[in-house]
Amino acid sequence: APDLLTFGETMALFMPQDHRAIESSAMLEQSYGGAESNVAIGVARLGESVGWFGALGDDPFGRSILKRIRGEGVDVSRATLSADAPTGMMFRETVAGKLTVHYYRKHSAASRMKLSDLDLDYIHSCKILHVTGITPALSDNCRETIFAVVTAAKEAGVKISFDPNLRLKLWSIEQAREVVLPLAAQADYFLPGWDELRLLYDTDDFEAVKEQLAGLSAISIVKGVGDMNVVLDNGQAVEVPFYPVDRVIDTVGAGDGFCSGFLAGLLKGMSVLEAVRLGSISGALVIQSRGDWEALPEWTTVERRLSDKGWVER
Ligand code: KDG
Repeated sequence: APDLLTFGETMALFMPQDHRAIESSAMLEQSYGGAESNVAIGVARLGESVGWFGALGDDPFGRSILKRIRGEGVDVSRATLSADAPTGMMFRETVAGKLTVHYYRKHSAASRMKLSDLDLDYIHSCKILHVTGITPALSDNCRETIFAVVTAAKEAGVKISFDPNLRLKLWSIEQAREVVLPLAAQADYFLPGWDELRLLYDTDDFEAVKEQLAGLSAISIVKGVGDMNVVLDNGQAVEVPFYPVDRVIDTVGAGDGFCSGFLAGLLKGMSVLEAVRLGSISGALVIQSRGDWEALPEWTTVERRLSDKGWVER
């Protein structure tokens, strides 16, 4: 199997071509997006071996998504096209600077995913399994599946990477807490945003949250504490500043960009801190362009930036 595996729902994505509202747009641009496949694409572009699987509908959207993810060099050999349920859809618009997402994913092919659909031998033979808190929010069977897969992968010696990716349009914060915190407890790398931790732990006090995270066995990387990413490892906290950005165009996908750089860095044998720097560069490049994953960088682009350490000492 590839070194990194990830799975989840990827949807057809539609958005107005400029900053119009959907209601007043005659045309919508078509793309696709899904937190886990965004990460997979980022890791592939950085030159590491990665697989993504999930269920898509056997419809024009599912077929095109599968081809495009495969075209990025991601192993999609375990992804499936279902004849019984459609590809999920997502529409998003940014009006007066405010992003709104509209999901049409209930009863999608991905939401029907169950453990017996998955190739456990394939999963057990990767080095790192990356999962997000979106998958367990999709349906009861997806929630059961993710816990079963994570438990089995851990037993097989696979490292678990977990990004909570809170999506409060899919479930309430109370429901999310019950699932996300136990998953974090299983993780080797926990990659939450500070905005998400504030909701999960119901506090604005970073010190209090740090104490909670110290109780986990994971190395936690908290994204976006001010303009820092904070690495919490064995009671030590190290701040890594954001990579400088000229102009923010579209923040969606920033976290996935970060995760892809971080995980690719680990696979390249980098230290955690260096991998965080690579994550920061990937995240910074994604938000300077429209789309969830389109601007994820190739290794040749970031290699140069990584060796220029000037920004780190800012
Ligand atoms: O992480 C970016 C994602 O929000 C996007 O690509 C789609 O997976 C997605 C979701 O559930 O919102």
